Amino acid sequence: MEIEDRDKIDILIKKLLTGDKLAAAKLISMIEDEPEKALKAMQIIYQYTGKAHIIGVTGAPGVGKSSLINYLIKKFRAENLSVGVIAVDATSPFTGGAVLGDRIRMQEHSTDPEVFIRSMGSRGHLGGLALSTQKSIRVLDAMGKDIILVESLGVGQVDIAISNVVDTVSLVLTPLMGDAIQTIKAGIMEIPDIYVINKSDLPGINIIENEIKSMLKLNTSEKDWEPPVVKTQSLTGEGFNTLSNKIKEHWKFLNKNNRLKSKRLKQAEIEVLETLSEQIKSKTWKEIKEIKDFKEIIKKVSERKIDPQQAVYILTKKINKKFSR
Ligand SMILES: Nc1nc2c(ncn2[C@@H]2O[C@H](COP(=O)(O)OP(=O)(O)OP(=O)(O)O)[C@@H](O)[C@H]2O)c(=O)[nH]1
Ligand SMILES: [Mg+2]
Repeated sequence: MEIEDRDKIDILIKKLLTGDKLAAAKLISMIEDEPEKALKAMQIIYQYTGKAHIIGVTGAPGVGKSSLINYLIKKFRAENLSVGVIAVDATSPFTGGAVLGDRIRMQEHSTDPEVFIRSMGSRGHLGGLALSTQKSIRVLDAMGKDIILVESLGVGQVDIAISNVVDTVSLVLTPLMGDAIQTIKAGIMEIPDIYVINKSDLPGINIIENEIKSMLKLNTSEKDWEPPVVKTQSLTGEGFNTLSNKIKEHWKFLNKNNRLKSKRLKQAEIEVLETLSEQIKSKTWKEIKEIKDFKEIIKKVSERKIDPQQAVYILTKKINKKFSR
């Protein structure tokens, strides 16, 4: 890396540590557009992270995540807590134009120096979080934000599971979504720490509430945190006292008996293992593709002359030979 670049990064980070919004915005853009360069910045930033309470606000498109976050910002600001928001915007086929919507919904906070909001592209990911999201959360953490809210679609686990990045997972549902419960039961969706039934002004609220509660009763696994079910209306603000209290309760819970410590230990292990296996995978794919006859072997598979398992067998032999040389 050029000395000039390194100097620039150092200056940016110094500014970031004082809570400078522009520095944060520049670093996140670097993570998105120049990931190699950002690695150096992340190396320095990491030691300043780990203080914020990171809260995931996940749920299907349109359930009201952004509106909800808007209210939560108000709640936390009223307590003089500084807030960062990363909205993994749905460049999704379902809700094109969500970025604009988010901006309008959260706009009222944009002039508050203690609030930083950033929308990030999900780059084709339908759920889970991209690694760039995790890095951006760290930028806000180092910036000194007390609370970091992460909006995401939260279905499936593409790069990293939400629970591996945030401390508190809140899942937003609406009265219209009975089948969401099915996805939780089927294990497609992670078990959240807090259930939020938003749009509780709509009919059907009791049905979904009972469904969640009976599902929670079925879960007999030993857990000392019972996920609460909170009803909200993000247009009127109803239910937000309860919601922010439950979020704080969960934070207190984590900070007792070394729970947060062991959670972060597990998160660190998964992050290192996943990053490492990703690297090994891309390195070995490259090596394998360079093997003489690779294309020929694949062609034979596609022509049904050998089956994929046979191809793997042949390639393994060739790799071993290559590496033993
Ligand atoms: N009736 C009702 N409508 C709501 C409520 N909260 C949000 N909405 C509406 O639901 C729509 C979607 O709200 P958003 O906050 O953009 O939802 P989102 O989950 O962030 O959506 P995406 O980011 O596109 O996935 C908007 O038209 C909101 O006005 C609520 O409590 N009651
Ligand atoms: Mg949104």
